[in-house]
Amino acid sequence: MKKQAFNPFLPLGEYIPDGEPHIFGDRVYLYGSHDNEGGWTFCMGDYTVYSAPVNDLSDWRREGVIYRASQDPDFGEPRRFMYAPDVVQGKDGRYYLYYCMSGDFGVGGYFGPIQAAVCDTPAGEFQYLGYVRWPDGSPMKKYVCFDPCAFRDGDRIYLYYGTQYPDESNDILAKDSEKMLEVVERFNKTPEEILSTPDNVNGPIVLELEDDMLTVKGEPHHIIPYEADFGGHEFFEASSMRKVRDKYFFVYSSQYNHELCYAVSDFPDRDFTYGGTIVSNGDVGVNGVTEECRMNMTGTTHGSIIEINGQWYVFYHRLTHKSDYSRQACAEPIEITPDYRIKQAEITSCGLNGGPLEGNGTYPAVIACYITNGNMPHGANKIFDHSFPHVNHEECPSGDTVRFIDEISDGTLVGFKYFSFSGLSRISLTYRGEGKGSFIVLTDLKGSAVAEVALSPSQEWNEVSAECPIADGVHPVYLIFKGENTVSLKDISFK
Ligand code: FUB
Repeated sequence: MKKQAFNPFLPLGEYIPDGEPHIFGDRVYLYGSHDNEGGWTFCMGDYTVYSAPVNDLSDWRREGVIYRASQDPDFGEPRRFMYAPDVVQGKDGRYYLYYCMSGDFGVGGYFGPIQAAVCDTPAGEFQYLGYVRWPDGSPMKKYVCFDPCAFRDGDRIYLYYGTQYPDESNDILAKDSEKMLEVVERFNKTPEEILSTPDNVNGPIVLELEDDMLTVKGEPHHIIPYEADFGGHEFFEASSMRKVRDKYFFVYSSQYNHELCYAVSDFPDRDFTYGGTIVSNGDVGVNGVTEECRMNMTGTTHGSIIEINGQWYVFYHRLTHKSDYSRQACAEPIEITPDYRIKQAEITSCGLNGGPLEGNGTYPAVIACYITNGNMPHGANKIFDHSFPHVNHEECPSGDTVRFIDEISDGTLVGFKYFSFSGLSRISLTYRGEGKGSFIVLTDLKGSAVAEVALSPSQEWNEVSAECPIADGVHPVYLIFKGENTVSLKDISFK
């Protein structure tokens, strides 16, 4: 089988959320946070970068660790984790990395300042440069210095950052002392600092940098007024800026938390109007999927859009391990219409592949784009302990790591979009567990089964198969488990 690109598109043991894709030279580089497989909190790893040739998005290469948390002069208790970074090429041709530090479970992540590191190459060894500062050299901590993104527009360099909690307008805080205490603690600001920020400490902020890439030019300010109504899709975090032809696209994670949205303007620093949702990691908003019937466990998401070889994509992350702390990079093609609209992308298993996956051969089950028992939770900044289907891993005595979909119970749906079939006759599934029953195979959730694969309890990984006369053409494949107890699914094969 020729090399193909799946979602998640990096090696299955790699967890790079908050991805900012950038093209430097003839490669696309993914800069992101670094979660641990089965980690207990966000961003436990050092920044590790992957890149791929722009003309082969199945060929991701590990560039290695580009920057370690221990290189930050403030590294230590409590802030020892580096959150969502971004990289921009300065006018001097060097590459500048911006990030903020945080502690366990996000504690301290809003304290600022924004930190910077620099390197002569896009994925070399970055060296600490300094913090973003006022002209007098003191650290810039205006608003909430969280989730910085860097954007070069001709000769001007901008940083965007911020967070937004609902119902924390200055009016509310002035009257509600308990809420004020909460905010004081969360943002590490005094009540005076909070109330004297006339346009509110919350919200997406822009600042411009001097040529030294550290000193703030002018005053940071909101790019979207605090009171702006985006119909529930207001900004929460994950600022990212891109230019699409002559317009500026601000990409961000909304109050729903599981979706990336966009807002458009003629200017990089003001007048943004709401555009819509680009992608949701629960596919909420696609083909009638609602918050109640989300197609995966959801949690944070963070990413951006980029044009590679004439095709636009959205990069985002999905959740695994019943957790918001082991997130994996995914991407989907999108279209930007002549009038600057983006139709919401559906989440798939074949995002960067340039088309459906081949309908023969063996695929890891964890490339499923839908994993749902019909009642999947949203869990930002947490790990769930009740049972529901999810991507999991296990280290084997041999030293290998096996990855699988765990806790599949009666009614669980595992979905893959899309495969291109030609002359398919059998489907095989590799599973283990106490489960007894069968997987019903469908290509249309409203249609009838095209196959049924029976299984009985097995402690070891066991392959079972059935005839599966799927018509030639491009189809999704849905597996629905009907039976008792739970099973884990490792592989799906077509012959
Ligand atoms: O990765 C840690 C945090 O989770 C990021 O800063 C947020 O954008 C969210 O993705």
